[in-house]
Amino acid sequence: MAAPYDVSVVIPTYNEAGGIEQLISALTDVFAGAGINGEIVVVDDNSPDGTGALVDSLASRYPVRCVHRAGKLGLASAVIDGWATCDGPIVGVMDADFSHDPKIIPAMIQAIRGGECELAIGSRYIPGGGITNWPWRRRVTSRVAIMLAMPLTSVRDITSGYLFCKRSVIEGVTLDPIGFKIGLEVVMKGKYQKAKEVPYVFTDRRHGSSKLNSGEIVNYLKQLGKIYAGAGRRQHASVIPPRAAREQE
Ligand SMILES: Nc1nc2c(ncn2[C@@H]2O[C@H](COP(=O)(O)OP(=O)(O)OP(=O)(O)O)[C@@H](O)[C@H]2O)c(=O)[nH]1
Ligand SMILES: [Mg+2]
Repeated sequence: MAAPYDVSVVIPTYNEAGGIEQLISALTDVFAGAGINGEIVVVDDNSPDGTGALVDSLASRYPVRCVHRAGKLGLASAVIDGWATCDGPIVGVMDADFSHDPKIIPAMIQAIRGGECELAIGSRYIPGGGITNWPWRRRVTSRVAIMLAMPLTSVRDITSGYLFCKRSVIEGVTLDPIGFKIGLEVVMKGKYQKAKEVPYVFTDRRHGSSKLNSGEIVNYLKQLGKIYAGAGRRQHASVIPPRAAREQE
């Protein structure tokens, strides 16, 4: 049986061998520094570059385990499959490529543990957050994606793939395994009263290559279409403004 962890962070991987050990090491340090009894769950889709085997070999040194899937089945479904293997009270997700700064994890966990929210979202689009090293095309695409979802929720970084939540937020909820935007699914369908955005600066990937392609943009539009057709369930969700925004009020 898996050790009882308080926090499980799922990392979907496809060809991330170049940087995954560095990230696992950094996460282990962040957990230890904040007194978090955390585990790292890598969900690998039989990466040709051997990411899965590499992660297996790290399990004796770090609190990490690898869920192996037969082939490339998609980011969101990897996260959902990973969460299904987690028993602890708090679960999360982040990318493998160091775009998501691990240093904000203690703030996200503290916001949940302290009762400020049940869902904490790493956010590029609130004061203190931002994006570095992105070509203008990525910036524009991201902005347009955010704008398309604006009527649905007051969460500003709705396409964030970086979040932690109480397991109860997603337990028993049917999350659509479509495409890349697992955060949109959780924000729109999760069982929570309060969400909080925690700012961070997104940096472009350090190793390997992007898996985002035009097919994922189509998937996002399909996902949004389904959510709009489902009548915008989160219209009245109570969302705590981020601390920086509250202080400006
Ligand atoms: N298991 C699994 N992981 C995936 C799949 N597609 C992407 N990922 C992982 O999901 C995370 C996000 O993918 P990225 O390629 O970084 O996508 P992105 O951040 O939108 O694109 P870049 O900014 O160019 O890196 C990474 O950890 C990928 O390895 C997939 O089909 N299966
Ligand atoms: Mg990335």
